Amino acid sequence: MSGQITAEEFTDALRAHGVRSVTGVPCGHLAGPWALFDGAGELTPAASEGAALAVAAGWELAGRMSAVLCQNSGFGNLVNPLTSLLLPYRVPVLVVMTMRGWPDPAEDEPQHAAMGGSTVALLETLDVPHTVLWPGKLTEALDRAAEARAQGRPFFLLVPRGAIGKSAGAYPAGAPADDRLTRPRAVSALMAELTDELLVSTTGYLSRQAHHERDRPGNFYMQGSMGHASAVGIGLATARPDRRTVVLDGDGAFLMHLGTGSTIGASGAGNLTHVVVDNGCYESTGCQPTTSGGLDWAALGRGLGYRTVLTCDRAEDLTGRLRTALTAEGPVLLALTVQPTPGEVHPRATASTGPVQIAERFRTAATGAPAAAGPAGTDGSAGTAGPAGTAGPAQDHASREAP
Ligand SMILES: Cc1ncc(C[n+]2csc(CCOP(=O)(O)OP(=O)(O)O)c2C)c(N)n1
Repeated sequence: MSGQITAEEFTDALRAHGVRSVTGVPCGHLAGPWALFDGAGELTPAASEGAALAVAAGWELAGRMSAVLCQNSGFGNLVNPLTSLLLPYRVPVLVVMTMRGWPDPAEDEPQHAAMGGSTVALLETLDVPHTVLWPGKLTEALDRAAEARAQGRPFFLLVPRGAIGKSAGAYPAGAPADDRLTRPRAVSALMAELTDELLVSTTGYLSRQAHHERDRPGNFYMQGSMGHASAVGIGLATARPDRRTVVLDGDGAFLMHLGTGSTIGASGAGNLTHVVVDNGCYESTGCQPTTSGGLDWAALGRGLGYRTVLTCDRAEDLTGRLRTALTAEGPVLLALTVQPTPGEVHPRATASTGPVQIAERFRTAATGAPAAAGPAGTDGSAGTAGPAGTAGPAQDHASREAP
């Protein structure tokens, strides 16, 4: 994008504006400023965009000027604290929000279309001041943010794709060691073990990996709805108690809606297996650290009420743990500690199969009698597509772009 601001210019401008602390949930398009604020010790990662807005409100209430970094897919998560905390209590947080699915939804992935087309209108409906970060207009935009602040109002700075530069090598990942688990190793082993289980996979690289390893009608790839794969899993597992449901989750997604873990524990769903691939970061948006570093998965799983709790961090133990996880009495939590491998990125499922088609063929798989399918490669499912014309696949113009 011409007129791009460097990540350094942007972070310095926010500091000059008075911002002292930053929180949020990462977006690949804000990877540069995120890394710079993080490196300077000014950033607190939040579990969700709503929590980020509330953290920032706390800072503001304690006299510290703050900003939230996020993408507009998280707008839905922050509307509640925006309308019931920031607006009525007049807490003037600055929100820097990237605009996915905008200005042309067809230029982005399908899960961004509805929000991309309505973000500006929603802000207008809520009477929340905002402006787009047009090239060369940062100073003007921050002046408008200052005006809103003087009135005790929050302000949204809307960032188009490519408006802010990246920061080179922000979170470097070392080469994967032979004995360590990685996302590709973990997902490939899981997919090889599946027979007639229903699988729901989380947004980002994990769904891409599952699709790459073994596409099958019984896979429901979620793009977007971050953190809700496990809730979909409860619905599936309780509606089809005769089938095993497997949820493939990331640590960032799991933590975003951690409360669902308690719902799973309370559900007692004996046929639910929840596999969390913990790489310690939001790998899909640039490997920004999550807060899973100090997490005790075994204690967490037991505390939430999962009946069987398993962990694994060594490649040699993987197949055994997966087999136990797929057959043990549920709810089962299997936490896999893996090394990030951001260099291995595959196309999104919707590059070849549209979302309606993914849902239709999954519904057929989920509502039919359990298929007497064999393990990987014997069910003829690779590359399966629904009936021609039911839903066109999205273009893969952004297949390597971070979510
Ligand atoms: C509500 C929401 N916020 C932010 C994003 C952007 N986003 C897409 S994937 C992703 C990272 C997911 O992290 P994790 O679950 O740990 O999986 P990993 O990428 O590490 O495989 C983020 C932040 C999103 N899609 N939705």
